[in-house]
Amino acid sequence: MKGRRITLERHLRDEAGRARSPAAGLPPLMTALAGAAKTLARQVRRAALSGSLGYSGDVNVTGDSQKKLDVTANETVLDAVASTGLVAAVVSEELKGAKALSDREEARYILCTDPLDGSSNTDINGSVGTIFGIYPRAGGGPVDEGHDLLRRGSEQIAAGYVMYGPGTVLVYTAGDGVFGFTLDEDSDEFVLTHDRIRCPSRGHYYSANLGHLKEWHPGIRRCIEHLTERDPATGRPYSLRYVGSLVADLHRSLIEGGFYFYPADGGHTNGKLRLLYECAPLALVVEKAGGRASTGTQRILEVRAESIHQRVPLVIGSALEVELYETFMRREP
Ligand code: FBP
Repeated sequence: MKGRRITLERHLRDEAGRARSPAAGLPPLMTALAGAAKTLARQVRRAALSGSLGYSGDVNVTGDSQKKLDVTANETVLDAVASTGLVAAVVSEELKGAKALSDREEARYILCTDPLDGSSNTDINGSVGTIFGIYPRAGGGPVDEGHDLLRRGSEQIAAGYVMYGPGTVLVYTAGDGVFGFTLDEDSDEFVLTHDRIRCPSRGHYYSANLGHLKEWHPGIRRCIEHLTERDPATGRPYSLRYVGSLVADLHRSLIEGGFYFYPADGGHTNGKLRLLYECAPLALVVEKAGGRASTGTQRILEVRAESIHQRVPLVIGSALEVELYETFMRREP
């Protein structure tokens, strides 16, 4: 991006000047999350050198075999946000229950996070990510699950992700615009490289694990058939891209258009992805960039969580493709 070099800290200060009250405490919390991302970028990059590849030997609450980096990432994010005193509790993919951090008055936020997304990529030097969603609390005091944790994604005041790929990119929204920052390892600063991102209304790619195709809803299979028919006038056939890291596949859809989906299948009756710390944060980012995110039948941001590790089917990305997917699902009940 030509012109003035804007760091994340500078951007947060400028935005804070314009922010309404619930977001007023965001800059220090976002700065802490960015600090965790810098540490994690190093940990991921050096994992083979530090013996941090492979499995930890444990299984997390949603049944995934935990990678050593899952554990490291969880600790790194928790330590970073705990140091701010602004977070009352954290819901994490790697923790069975929500972790209470503070019941002080100033602990006005709930953090929902997938500290290391795409962990099947850790040992093959593939792209991975971190996902976060931030909810406001009315006041201090002990955290109440029903009131503070089981929320609708539309209640988030900020959300975003970090992608650890060839470069490290942090993308976030606080409701007014979506911004992307690239980590400059030389100065150890996140620098604004994607100002007010707009998700193209349509793309040329779809991302999904086609290994489950036979078990998908007939409308979804029809949609894939449609997208893979040859018709240059409508940009078909679409190409398949699947990194196996939601953050990486979502980032492509956000920047270049296209969509990602993970529907229900024989092994995942409600889809694989978790509502509070995978689907809802990314849905806020994509919607604020003009894209769309649903379960296939309901807007993700309207789904109220019934449990902190609840799974939902997900389709997310360019608005026209997500609408097309929903139409095919409606047409073939
Ligand atoms: P975690 O790695 O955090 O558990 O995330 C889930 C995920 O790895 C997504 O990043 C990815 O899109 C999907 O699951 C891959 O699932 P599958 O291996 O079934 O295609």
